[in-house]
Amino acid sequence: RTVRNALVAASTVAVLLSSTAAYSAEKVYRLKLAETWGANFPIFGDTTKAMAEMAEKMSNGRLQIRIDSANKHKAPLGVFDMVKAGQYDIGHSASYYWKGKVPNTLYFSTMPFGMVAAEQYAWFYHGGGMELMEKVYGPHNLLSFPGGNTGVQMGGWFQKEIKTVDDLKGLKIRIPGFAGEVLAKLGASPTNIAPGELYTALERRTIDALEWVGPGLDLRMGFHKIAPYYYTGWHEPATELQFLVNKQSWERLPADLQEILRVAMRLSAYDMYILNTHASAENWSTMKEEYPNIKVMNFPDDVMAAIRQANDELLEEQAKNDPLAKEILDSQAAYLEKAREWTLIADKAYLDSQAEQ
Ligand code: PYR
Repeated sequence: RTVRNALVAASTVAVLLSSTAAYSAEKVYRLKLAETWGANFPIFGDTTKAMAEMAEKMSNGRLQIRIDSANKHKAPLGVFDMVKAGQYDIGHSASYYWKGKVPNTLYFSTMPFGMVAAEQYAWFYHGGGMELMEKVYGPHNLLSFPGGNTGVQMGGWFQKEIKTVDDLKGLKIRIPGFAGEVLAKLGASPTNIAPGELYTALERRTIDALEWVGPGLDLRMGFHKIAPYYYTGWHEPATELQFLVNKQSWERLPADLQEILRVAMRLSAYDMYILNTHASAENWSTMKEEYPNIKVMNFPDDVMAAIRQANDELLEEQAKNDPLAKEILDSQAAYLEKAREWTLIADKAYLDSQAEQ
């Protein structure tokens, strides 16, 4: 009898222990994500969905991320503020959209004449980029992570051909980031407009030109119907989107869920680069076959020379005005110099040798 009582007691303890363990193992953490993109937005929206699904599966359901598109939260360019304030735990957007609030956020998307995607990822993860990004975002109660790369972007859709530098004067163009500053120096009027309003802005002539991404995303937006000139890019060689995370939301997560979230963000970001490459290749060929009226153009050499000069002058000014800007720009320039040598001897030499065959 005593033995049986002891066994019953032991099994009761075992049941209690295992149910406590199961209870804590199954505690569900619910996070809310606000994205700049509209509902079911391809490629960018696919990235947040993939991230949330991965996080949920890897955590066996303990991490649940609800995604609100811009249709729901109505503030496509308000993601920084909403995540900073804790209204949302996570955001998906682009760092250069915040240049009006915190100028040094500008440098973590892409820079005109800057690194290409492989170089920039190497800089982020192995060349000090993540640490510099933390210096900029930390004081704002935010963590920032790479959120998906588009690769080299097209220079945009123009209603009129750009023949000389003078054609840039007074040009109303939607273009975010440092490229906007560069064009402003040459007399253009750059503005940033969220993707959901781009078509209407161009159609109603609120703007004369716009750049969005590249054929993978641009074609379904229909810009070719209202602006026939499609220029090649100089301004965004490796646009990296961004996952923003509110610091308290991050700190509330147990260490394993933080790691799961980190991995889900990193992998979904890399997947976006692949997905956008695929979509651009597909749509480039569709474009050539089905829309022969699109005029693919390069900006004339003297226009490019003026843009380059304005860019370099502005970079110098930025570095002079702010020590942290200088630190970031010096880090990027040094990394680019080193990494580009390798890109030229590897990728470029390879591509050139193929072209010659
Ligand atoms: C843009 O806003 O232009 C991007 O490429 C994300």
